[in-house]
Order: sequence, then structure tokens, then C-alpha cells
Amino acid sequence: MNIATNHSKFTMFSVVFLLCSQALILGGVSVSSHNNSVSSSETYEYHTYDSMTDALLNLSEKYPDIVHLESIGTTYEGRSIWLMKVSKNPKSVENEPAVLLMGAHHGNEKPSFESLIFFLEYVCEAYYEENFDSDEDGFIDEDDFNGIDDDNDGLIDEDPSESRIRDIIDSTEILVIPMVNPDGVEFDWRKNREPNYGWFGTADQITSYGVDLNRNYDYLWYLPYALPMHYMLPFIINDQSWNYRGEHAFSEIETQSVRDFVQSQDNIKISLSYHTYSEVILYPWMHTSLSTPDEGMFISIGHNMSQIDGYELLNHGWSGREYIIPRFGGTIGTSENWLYATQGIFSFTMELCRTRAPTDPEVVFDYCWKHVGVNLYVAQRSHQL
Ligand code: 0X9
Ligand code: ZN
Repeated sequence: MNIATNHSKFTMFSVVFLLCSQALILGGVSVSSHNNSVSSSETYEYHTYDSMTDALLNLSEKYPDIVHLESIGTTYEGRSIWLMKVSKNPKSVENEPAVLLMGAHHGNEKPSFESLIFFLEYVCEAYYEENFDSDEDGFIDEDDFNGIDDDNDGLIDEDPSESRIRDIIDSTEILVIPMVNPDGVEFDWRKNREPNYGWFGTADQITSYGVDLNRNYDYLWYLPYALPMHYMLPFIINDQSWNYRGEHAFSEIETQSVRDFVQSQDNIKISLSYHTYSEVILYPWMHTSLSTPDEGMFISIGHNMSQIDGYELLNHGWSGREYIIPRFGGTIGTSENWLYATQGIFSFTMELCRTRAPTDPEVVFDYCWKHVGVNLYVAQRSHQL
């Protein structure tokens, strides 16, 4: 079953049921409140590239006044990298702040795109809903997405405000690239599917496939040559490795497409790149635990996101270790470093979930729901930057 798809077939009322500890039959599957830890015996089916494409086309047909779909590039295997813009007058360039939400730099991290498809379907539907009493307790919109049980009924964020969603879409550009790496998603692995030709591309024949796209962005690209052991150089230049960085910065169509799209915009204030897993929020720098000059702002935005999803905001990389040049966990070539250092965007990595791709429908609903709140928060926050 597919909650995101099924969700749109139901009214918001269905979600309410789901949130109210009342068993609900969704696609023949019984699930219960996301606040309980009751598991379904069913296995959640994630979108494929094709079913995501259908879902996005469906949204653009159904909601042409608030969404616009375009391809920002075509992968090695011929798939479009979809960008969906959600905003009032989506085909016009307006003077509004924008946020960029990306999933699936790593193809085997399925929740990263699933949460974004869910988000798109949910906000489009909510945009056209009257404010209503989602949890049927006699109050309207009394428990919005903030991670707090505002009405003290034991449930968190179960009656969000539809008009808030309308206000955000009317005043903000929400730019969503659910699958940066669709070829990797279809092959169900981390890297993309470009063939590699050995050590620095010097072999005559294909030796392996794929580049880790989150090692391919151009910021301090050459630093690992100066500090090879700090950045595990032998590992990132080996084309067989899961973390192979590519022959040069921006060697890959996927990272080029993100770069060119971002550079064509001048209003992106915050970006979230969804990954799995660990339930943590990370922010630059990714290559050192030194703070950026914007540490306070990163903490402010990150702390508020962590209030909503309950994830830990990691200030100094993994393990809270302080180090100038990290020996472990220091990463060159991430989208976050490039987005922040070269484009001035407040960029975060959101590591969803406790496992790479959970299939308990209730767990899937829980991370999708929480991150609707997180995405709406950053959209609103972008107005203050
Ligand atoms: O390695 C990555 O690209 C990301 N983690 S994942 O498990 N999704 O592959 C995050 C990189 C974050 N970098 C640092 N913490 N330095
Ligand atoms: Zn990842």
C-alpha cells in the first residue's frame, strides 16, 4: 500500500482518523495512530520513479494554479530529474523568498523522496480545503505543526491550519526535487549509474558504475589531496567505492542539474536535503567542525526544526567531537557545503528515520507527517532572511 497516494484519495478526514488512535482502513490495511507504537503487519510500498512521475503529473493537472512541473536535466539512463514548484502563480517569477527541498541524492534512501511526495500531495490538497476541525473535538486548527501538544489531548500536531498552508503557498516559492538521483533509486543503490573507467578515468573499459553525488559538489574539491588521510582519499578516489567522488567536481549530470537550477534562481534562502538515516539534523561545515560565521542562524533554524521532528541537531558533526580537521565524518563535496559556501543558502541535511528504508506504514506516516511541519516551517522562516 502507499499512504501518500492513498491519502489523496481520501479526504483530510482520513488523516484525522489516523491521528486519533482510531483504526482506519487505508487500502485494506489497518493502521492506527502515529502516536502509538502499534505496528501494522503490512509492508509499505515506496514510490518507484514511474509512480512518482505519475503522481507529479497528476498534481500538475489537478492544481495548475499552484504547481508547476519541469525537468531540470536528464540522467544517464534517460530519466527526467523533476522539479516541482509550489506557489501561487507558479509559472511567473515573483519577488518571493524560496526554499529548496531535495531527496534521493542517495538512491537507496527511499524515505528521502517519499516524504517529499507526501508533502506535495498534502499541501496541494490542504490549499483548497476550508479550515476545519480535523480531529472533531469542537475546535478548528487548534494543534498546528510545531511538535507540541497545543490542546493537551495527548496527540501532537493533529489539527493543523489549512489557512496557514494557503498563506505560505501564496507568499513563498517552494521548490522540490524529490529524486535528484532517479537512476540510483531504480537500481536501489546509493550512487548514480554512470559507467566509470578506472583510476581517474584512464581505463579503456568500464570498471564500475556510479558516483556518490554527495561527494561531487565543488567546494574545496582539492583539499583531500593536501590532507589525504583526513579525508580518506584512497577511498573517495576509488571508483568501486560507495563514496566515489567522480573524476572531477560537478562531473555528474545530476549535480550539474542542481547547480544550474540553483544558479538560475536568486531567492533561495534555505535548503533541506533529505537522506536516511539517524534522526539527526546537520548543517555546515561538513568538512570541519569549525563553525561558519552563521552558526547562530543555523542553530536558530535547526533548533526550531528539531522541535517539530524531535531529531537531534548536531552542532559539531557526529559524536559531538570538536576537531579542526575531522578524522571521522568529515566530508568533502556535499551539496550543503556548496549551497552555503558559494550560494549563501542556509543548507541542512535531514537524516530521516532509524533505519534506511522502514516499511512499517505507521513509521512511514510518522516521518512524512512530521516533515510536512518542518518544510512549512522553513518556508515561513525564509521570509525573515
Ligand atoms: O555521507 C553522506 O553523504 C550523508 N550521510 S548518508 O548516510 N545519508 O550517506 C551525510 C554527510 C554528512 N557529512 C558530515 N557529517 N560531515
Ligand atoms: Zn544519504
